[in-house]
Amino acid sequence: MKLWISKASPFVRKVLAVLKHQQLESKTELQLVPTTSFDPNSPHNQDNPLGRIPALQRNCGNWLFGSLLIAEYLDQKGNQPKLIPESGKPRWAALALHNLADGILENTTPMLAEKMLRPETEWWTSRHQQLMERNIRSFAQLEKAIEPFGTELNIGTLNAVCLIDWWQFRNEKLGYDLAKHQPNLIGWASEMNAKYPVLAETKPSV
Ligand SMILES: N[C@@H](CCC(=O)N[C@@H](CS)C(=O)NCC(=O)O)C(=O)O
Repeated sequence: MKLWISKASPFVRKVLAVLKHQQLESKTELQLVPTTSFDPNSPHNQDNPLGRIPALQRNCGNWLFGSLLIAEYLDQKGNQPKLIPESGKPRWAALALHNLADGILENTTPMLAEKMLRPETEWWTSRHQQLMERNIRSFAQLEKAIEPFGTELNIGTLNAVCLIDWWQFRNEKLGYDLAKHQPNLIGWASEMNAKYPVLAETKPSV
């Protein structure tokens, strides 16, 4: 298998943590994007017409796009305990938490790109404010949503850790200090990182 990655992307981290959990690293060629995922000349665009990472090429040659789909593929391919429950209430609970965290990421990554790549005079600030208000409401819900899971590792809790750590990593640009406003989320994520090496080993970096 071949996987397009970057060190900073929370979507990539989700997939890398599943890859490690399922012990499939030795079967996967990791391709680091040479510049950034936003670069139209980056070679990952030749493999994924959507221009996004992560993107996974299966051994048959076919490509999978989208971090949740790739995570589920890897989770089914490995022999370790499943991170995505196959059916019933545990599946919907884990996926519901996953999607809440993903929604905050989807709200925020284009906004961050704008802040990093465009001059401030070109920022769509009223839209940013709307998205941040949605994010703040969603963080309050996230805190309640993780409670029933404790420190269990599944696709939902794993993605919540990806979100929280990424938010702290990009804190300066995002301008909403999670440590100040949601200290419980920060405390929970650090417990999760201490408990699970697949999380600690995949923390975002430049
Ligand atoms: N829904 C996608 C989102 C992936 C995504 O947006 N990745 C970012 C990196 S964090 C990206 O490749 N952005 C490139 C761009 O928007 O041009 C997933 O779950 O994989």
